[in-house]
Amino acid sequence: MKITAAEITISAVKPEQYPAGELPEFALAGRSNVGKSSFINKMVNRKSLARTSSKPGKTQTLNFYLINESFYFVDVPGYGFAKVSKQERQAWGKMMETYFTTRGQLRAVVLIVDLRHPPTKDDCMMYNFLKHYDIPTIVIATKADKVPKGKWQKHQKIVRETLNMVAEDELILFSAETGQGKDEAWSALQRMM
Ligand SMILES: Nc1nc2c(ncn2[C@@H]2O[C@H](COP(=O)(O)OP(=O)(O)O)[C@@H](O)[C@H]2O)c(=O)[nH]1
Ligand SMILES: [Mg+2]
Repeated sequence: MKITAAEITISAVKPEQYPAGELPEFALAGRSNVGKSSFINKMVNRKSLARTSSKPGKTQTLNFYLINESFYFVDVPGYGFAKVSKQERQAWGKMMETYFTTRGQLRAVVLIVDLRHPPTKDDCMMYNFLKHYDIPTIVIATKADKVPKGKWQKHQKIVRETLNMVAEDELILFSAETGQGKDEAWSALQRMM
């Protein structure tokens, strides 16, 4: 995919602010700090289009990034951040549920997990949620650069089995450091536009 333009359209706090129009959207989902923003940046070759942070729990808005004036990446707040109140967690859950279940432009959710570790309970819940609502899902196992090549297959198998992935769903090894998996991820996304 040749990227000719990439810009933030809006950091939305409420649905009324989501962009109008019918352009396809791909939303990122995943644990806080797993690499969602880094995934977007690597995919579009921009160092800091999506804000990355070593401090988890930062993004509390839905950030819409317009790519090539033809589709959006939507960076969403991560889950599994311990230091949030129950109230905040519920507000987060509601915002995400509404977006994921009612947004007609949403073509697929890109679920990012960490290749180094088995998916967490929250990862499994998120995957099950997506399957329950029949939302097309691409699973990206990121930080592959931190796992020795000889262990990739084993770790990939653990991801697939722990999430109990359906056979049709793609699992792609990725690294925002090396760019590994980028072409594969673009192919998967383009099939869903
Ligand atoms: N080594 C390595 N570090 C990564 C990778 N992806 C993200 N990171 C790092 O993980 C941290 C969190 O990344 P970020 O994209 O902000 O996560 P987000 O909270 O899910 O958006 C940052 O310090 C990134 O540099 C990757 O593929 N490899
Ligand atoms: Mg982020």
